Amino acid sequence: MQTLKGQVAAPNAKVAIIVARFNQFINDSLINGAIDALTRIGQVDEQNITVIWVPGAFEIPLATKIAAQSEKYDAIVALGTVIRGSTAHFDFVAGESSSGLLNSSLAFSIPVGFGILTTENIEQAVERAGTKAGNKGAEAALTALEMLNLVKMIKE
Ligand code: INI
Repeated sequence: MQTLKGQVAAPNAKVAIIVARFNQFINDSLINGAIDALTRIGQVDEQNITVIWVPGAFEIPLATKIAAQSEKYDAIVALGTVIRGSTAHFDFVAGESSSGLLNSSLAFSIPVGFGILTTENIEQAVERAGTKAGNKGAEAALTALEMLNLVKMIKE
């Protein structure tokens, strides 16, 4: 039997972080978590991290697609925060963002860490941005690196 498990360290990886300005006060914590995890745990050189800002979570998939298409990056980390309001807007923004990211990941065979919070309220978002429920930006970053290494192993 052969078992493949991806390591997290990826010292030579080039990583794009695509992040929304909407709800920026929460996204700033997600970015901090992602960069800390990439550099401290993943051993990624800070010079090899590119941060790309977009207006809102709805715009993350297009920037992700272009970044993937450019072949300049080995992995992408998508960060944003979608908080439910009183209309159906939440469902469209959250749903389209996640399916758009998956499409690019599959179309370009590139790991995309999904760090877009989809919460009922601001408190839940704060909890997931570096307080009592961890930091989803850091988790998404480490997942992208693990998948990057795993994909290489599967191909070898
Ligand atoms: N964008 C977000 O990133 N989070 C939200 O919670 C949000 N809400 O609630 O509206 C949001 N809307 C903006 C959207 O992502 C687009 O930028 C906008 O619709 C223009 O295309």
